[in-house]
Amino acid sequence: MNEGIKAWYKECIVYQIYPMSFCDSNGDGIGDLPGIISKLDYIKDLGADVIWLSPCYQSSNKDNGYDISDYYKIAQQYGTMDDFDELLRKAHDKGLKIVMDLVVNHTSDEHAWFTESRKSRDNPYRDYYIWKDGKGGGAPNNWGSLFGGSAWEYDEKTDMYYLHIFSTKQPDLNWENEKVRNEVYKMMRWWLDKGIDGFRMDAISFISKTPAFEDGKVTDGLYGDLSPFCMHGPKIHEYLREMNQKVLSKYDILTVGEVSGSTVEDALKYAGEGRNELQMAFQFEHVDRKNGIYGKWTDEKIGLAELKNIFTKWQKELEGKGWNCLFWGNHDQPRAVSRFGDDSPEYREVSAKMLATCLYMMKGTPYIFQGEELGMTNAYFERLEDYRDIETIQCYDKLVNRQGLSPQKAMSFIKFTGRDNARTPMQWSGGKNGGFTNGIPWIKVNPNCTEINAESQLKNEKSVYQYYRRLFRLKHSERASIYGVYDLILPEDKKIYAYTRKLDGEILLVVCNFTKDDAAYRLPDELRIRAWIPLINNYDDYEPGKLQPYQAVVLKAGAE
Ligand code: TEU
Ligand code: CA
Repeated sequence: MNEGIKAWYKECIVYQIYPMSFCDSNGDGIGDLPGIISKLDYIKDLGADVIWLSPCYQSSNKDNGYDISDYYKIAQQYGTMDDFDELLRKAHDKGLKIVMDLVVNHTSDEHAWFTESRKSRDNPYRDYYIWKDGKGGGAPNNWGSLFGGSAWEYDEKTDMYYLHIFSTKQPDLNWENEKVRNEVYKMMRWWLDKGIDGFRMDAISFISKTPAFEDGKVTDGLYGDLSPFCMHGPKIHEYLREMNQKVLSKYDILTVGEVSGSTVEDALKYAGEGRNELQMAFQFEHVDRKNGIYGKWTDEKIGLAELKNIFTKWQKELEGKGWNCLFWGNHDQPRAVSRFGDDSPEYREVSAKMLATCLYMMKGTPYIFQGEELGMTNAYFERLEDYRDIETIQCYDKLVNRQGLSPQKAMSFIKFTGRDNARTPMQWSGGKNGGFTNGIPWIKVNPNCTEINAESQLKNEKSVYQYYRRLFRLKHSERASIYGVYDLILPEDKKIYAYTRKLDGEILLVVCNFTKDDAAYRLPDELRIRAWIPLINNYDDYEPGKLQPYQAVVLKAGAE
């Protein structure tokens, strides 16, 4: 056998739930744990094996739960610890695992450690966070927060500044402090002993900071870039190995790190086979595309050539050395079909199916974000008042008031890249509020819920949802789609993304048309001698050598 090192985390499909926007059971307009429990069968029927639950811990809720004020409590808006225990038990009964978000680069400023820490310079919790004296009447250095503004917040009480890579409500923990690390490990064990099945580690590439705290290069015309000093910092791997040795290695779990800004080399350090750190690392090259001084903000689609280069590089360079995470979206990203496909009424369904086929047949663990399986689209809200995301609101201000961008262009960037595109409520039905809530939803439901919703798609064999089901069944049943070696074919083709997956003499061929034109292709000679049997197709018909708009087909080689 040619499968390399086998593991359950390589064979599973992960479904991400963003609790605020998933399902509201009590009419307060906010999704909750009982709501999730009521939808477990839906997730199971789709063919997912693992749920990644975005944070549901007690939180100051300025960054929707990524600002945790108590790691041992469930946020009141989501329910109780009993609800959580019930969720875990019922998920396990159905054969679903639950992976929790681990947010330990920072806490909320309302966490007890921080309220203590800010009391005095000699408080026992002072060193749990990163405090510095100001310089020349201002912040300790020129770093900008990823959410806009300075990365330092002045605290009058002790006349010092604390570091926050994200919002002012999210002070960074000081990982140099062994007490902090031990508190984190203790908390992780507590959740694992409860029976959860792993962690998705938030912003984990930021936990180790270069100690000099020098100014960064100004790249947005306003602030210094902190990434070279805070991303993949000097002790990051020391910490992760310690965490692995003290906690992770003791459990049979899934571990995946959010390592934004990572190259293949970086990712192999975090998650290479035998590194004893993490199992998988999310890379962001296909989604984090910088637009000069505007950073992540853009309204331009990525080209097919670039996509091919990025995915092929990751597929080839991790081969036998590490394991890929396959994702088009998450709670920080716009909707897959709007960003990479074509969300016009004519092509939305077919391009959504094509995208899923193209990516999830690659080597790696598929991570799909709630609603993606319905082909949900971006929000396209016209007014800033309709957006809720702290990053979006703060960055609009920065783009327009400090960087001089026109309000129209800023809105165009937000409609294309803003995080709230992912966060509009799950569209369960075409009824009131898309069936998400009986009350007033915390963020508007996309009005296209009348067309795009789970209820109608469950009944329709040709829906995006039903296609995802079939695709996941295929992924589970074809070993070559899990462990087969990836090779790009037709590399120069301007319309088609095509590749093979080979395992022990079996060959799968995936051909996807990324355009709304017909596309013809000719297979390389060594593949032409085979008979090809279609396994899945997003159209009713398939003609060898020809693809209809956004057509995707997976074929299996028959006899030579
Ligand atoms: O995101 C961390 C991160 O690296 C961000 O730069 C992310 O890429 C950005 O939000 C994109 O616009 C994580 C979480 O996924 C995010 O939801 C949180 O807001 C953030 O950490 C702080 O906890
Ligand atoms: Ca609720």
